[in-house]
Amino acid sequence: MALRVVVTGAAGQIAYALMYALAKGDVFGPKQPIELVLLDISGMEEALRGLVMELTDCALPLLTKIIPTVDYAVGFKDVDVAILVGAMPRREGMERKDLLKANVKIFKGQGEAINEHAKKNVKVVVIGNPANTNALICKKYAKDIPAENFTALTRLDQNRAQAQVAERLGIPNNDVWNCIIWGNHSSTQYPDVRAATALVNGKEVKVHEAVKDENWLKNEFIKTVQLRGAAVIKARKLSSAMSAAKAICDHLRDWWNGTPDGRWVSMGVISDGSYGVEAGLMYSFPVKCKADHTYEIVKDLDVNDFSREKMDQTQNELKDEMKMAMEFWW
Ligand code: NAX
Repeated sequence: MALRVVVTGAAGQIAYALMYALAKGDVFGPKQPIELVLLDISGMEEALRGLVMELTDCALPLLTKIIPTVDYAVGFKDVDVAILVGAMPRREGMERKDLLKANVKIFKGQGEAINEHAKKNVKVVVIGNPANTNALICKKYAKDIPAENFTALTRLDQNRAQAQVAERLGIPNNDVWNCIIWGNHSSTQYPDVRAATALVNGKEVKVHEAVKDENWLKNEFIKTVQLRGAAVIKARKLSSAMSAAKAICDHLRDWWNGTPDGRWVSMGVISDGSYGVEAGLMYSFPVKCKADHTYEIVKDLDVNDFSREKMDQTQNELKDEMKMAMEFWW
């Protein structure tokens, strides 16, 4: 049976980089047929028409249906997976409050539409910024869908952290694992490699032992990952798209198929109070996923004073965002 997957912001640049990977089986496997729903806003119909032509012209064996739409009722109908990329972008001079207000409206509408039209076991990942808080709003309005089915993307940050360490050590990206992103997908996030492992000269070692430079790990490394999105925008005059699309695929593939033994990945999920993070916040934690599409927060990792401070800082930002969003959502 085909899986129905909706991508919002379908006419945008991340979606353009994402569609092909999704439709050719990179996420749900080479045997899983897919119906792709392309959802954008009114006025983007012509751009969606072009996208449909291109996807058609790929002549992909797994892509059994393409549904372009600007109507939530059509877009979320019976979907198994919802990839929420579209959001209100921050325009020059816009206050954080105004941005949140506009996004509360969007994600309230999408949460309600998901609740009404999607399958009850739908899996949702929010990419549109502010991703964590948008995911929280969406979940709040999708009352009949379990809270654990809502996640926010922090995998791009994790991939950035992993790649920085691999480059520093001069080893392949795959030889670094269990890097963690704590908190918000923003410049307060805490990229943490204290529990990460690297394969160096055929031996598994802790990343901080391999790097042998606490100063780099505590300063330049963290700043580089935190500010990478802004650095890409400065250089490209556009925000990350290819790497964001790849991260969405990684996030969903691991959530759908499970993580290998001994490995974890970072996802923004509803806090259960672990690590002193207020229950109910959408906070990025290390999680282990199983093949039945469930996940668990990895518990009992050591948190030292340095980490505690950074984890609280990003938690405080999320609390602020939630408080601000709550002014608009009642
Ligand atoms: P684009 O501006 O290229 O595309 C956004 C698309 O969303 C547009 O086609 C727009 O018409 C559509 N849209 C807006 N509101 C919509 C709604 N209510 N329903 C459906 N579609 C809607 O942006 P793009 O570069 O694709 O980025 C999309 C979002 O991803 C932005 O909010 C961006 O900040 C965020 N990002 C999040 C990342 C993460 O790791 N969580 C990293 C990359 C990216 O910065």
